[in-house]
Amino acid sequence: MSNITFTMIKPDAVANGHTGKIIDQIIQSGFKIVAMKYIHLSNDMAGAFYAVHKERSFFNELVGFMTSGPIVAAVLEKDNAVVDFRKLIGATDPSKADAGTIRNLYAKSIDANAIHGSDSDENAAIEASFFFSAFERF
Ligand code: FUP
Repeated sequence: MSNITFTMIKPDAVANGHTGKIIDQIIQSGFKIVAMKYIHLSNDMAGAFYAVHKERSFFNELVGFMTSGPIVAAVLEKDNAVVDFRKLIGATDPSKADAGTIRNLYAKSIDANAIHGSDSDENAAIEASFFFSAFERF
């Protein structure tokens, strides 16, 4: 599965009208969209997706933010997808994200940081199958 990653364009970026520009940047950077869904997450879905963070101090705020408006979830294909996509989105804290990265361009804060990218091949498979049944067999 090292050639796929999972992403979400988060509620801040969707609400601010950045969806199209972000998708274009992803495609121009060599990623192929293999699945895509526009969805407003429920509390239960967001809590389940971020279950690994449930003991963290920011968990409730994270779930509140991720349910504050619609998101765009997608599975992306490219050689070395996980690592290359993390480079494209930049650091979790946008003030530390390199110039030209998606978070540098579109994110305002560490909690409203515009976009998600899987941090490992294992999590890419888990996250893709959370949103897309076509990936459940992988
Ligand atoms: P990332 O893998 O870059 O998305 O970052 P993490 O897995 O560390 O964090 C997951 C999400 O939790 C981030 F996208 C935003 C949120 N978060 C906060 O709200 N506050 C923090 O201090 C750290 C992360």
